[in-house]
Amino acid sequence: MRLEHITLRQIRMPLVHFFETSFSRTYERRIILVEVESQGATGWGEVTVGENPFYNEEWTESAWLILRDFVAPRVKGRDLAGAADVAPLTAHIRGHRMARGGLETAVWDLEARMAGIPLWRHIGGGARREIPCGVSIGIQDSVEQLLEKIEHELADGYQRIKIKIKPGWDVDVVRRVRERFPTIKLMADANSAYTLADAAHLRKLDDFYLMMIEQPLGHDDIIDHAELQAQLQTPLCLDECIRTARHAAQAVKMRACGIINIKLGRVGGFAEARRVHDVAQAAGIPVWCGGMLEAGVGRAHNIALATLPNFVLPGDVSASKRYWKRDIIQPAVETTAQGTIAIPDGPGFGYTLDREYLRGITIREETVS
Ligand code: OSB
Ligand code: MG
Repeated sequence: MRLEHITLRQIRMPLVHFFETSFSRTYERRIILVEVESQGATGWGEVTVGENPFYNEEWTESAWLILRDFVAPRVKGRDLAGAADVAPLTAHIRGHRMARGGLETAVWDLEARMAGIPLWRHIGGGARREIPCGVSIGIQDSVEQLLEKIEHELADGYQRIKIKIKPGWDVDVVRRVRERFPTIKLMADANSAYTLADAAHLRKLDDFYLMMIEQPLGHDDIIDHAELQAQLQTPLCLDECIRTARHAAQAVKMRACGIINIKLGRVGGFAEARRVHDVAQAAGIPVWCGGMLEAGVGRAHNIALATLPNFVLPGDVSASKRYWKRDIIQPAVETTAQGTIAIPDGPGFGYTLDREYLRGITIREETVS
């Protein structure tokens, strides 16, 4: 396989509702899509960076430059034995895994389409016909609003609720959610808003039988998480700090977590995501698929990923309509009344791009030749 063209497109999509984490509030996404072409077939990837370098070091602008100047030139026109060749070709780039993953995931999709098989099969998934879904609910202007949102998502069938926490919006908020919804599967994600000095405060969360607390400490830390985990009943789930299978192995060894959130972009694509999955599985650590407010392409890739066997917990992959008035794929991603997404059976990621809509929201386009 040889990539004849690699096209980068930046699109703008307003969110249906703002999304607030401990590090920022987002109203509108600025997303880069990667299209790769070989022998008349095309594959698509989505770069999952945020609009600011606050979740990790990447953002839309850095990803554009890394892709244009370092990733695409390295891969374009080369003879590839397969999609598995892509990640090693860009492994000399330090960090910038979301930018690298945007192209890597596109090539997996392309290869699956060329073979006429679904992406989930191509990556070795297919352990389930439907994936279990939860929702991630951002910080709201009031607890009443949060309770209302939770009520709405539960009525839609979602299997677990994740709320975002930060200092000043944590123990009291979780207490009120628990009082109102005593039996739901509930968890909290801090996006690195605390330090070990907050251990006593975080221990109060043990009262609310949360499924897990996600990434309370440093975005680049494993050691302090291990120390905190030893002081908590509630399992920790690591997100930001697991960028490679090696990190996963180190977290396991140090007992830094009981659960791992796998995000395709954060680890640089399908090849590394599978390795993280395998390390966790061998250690008896369940994983689930995280999200980065993806448009349809990234959402569809997440669905394929979540069919690997160890994705046994409900993830953050949910219906398109929670984010977008109109998604860039057809049909939009929908959930069943049981809070699951049925796995599509078409070739590649299994949805069709809405190219007309895409043209209208594209603000920048460049083909690497
Ligand atoms: O930490 O999981 C996170 C969104 C942006 C950045 C980081 C995170 C999130 C989410 C949203 O929690 C998940 C989603 O619904 O896509
Ligand atoms: Mg997280």
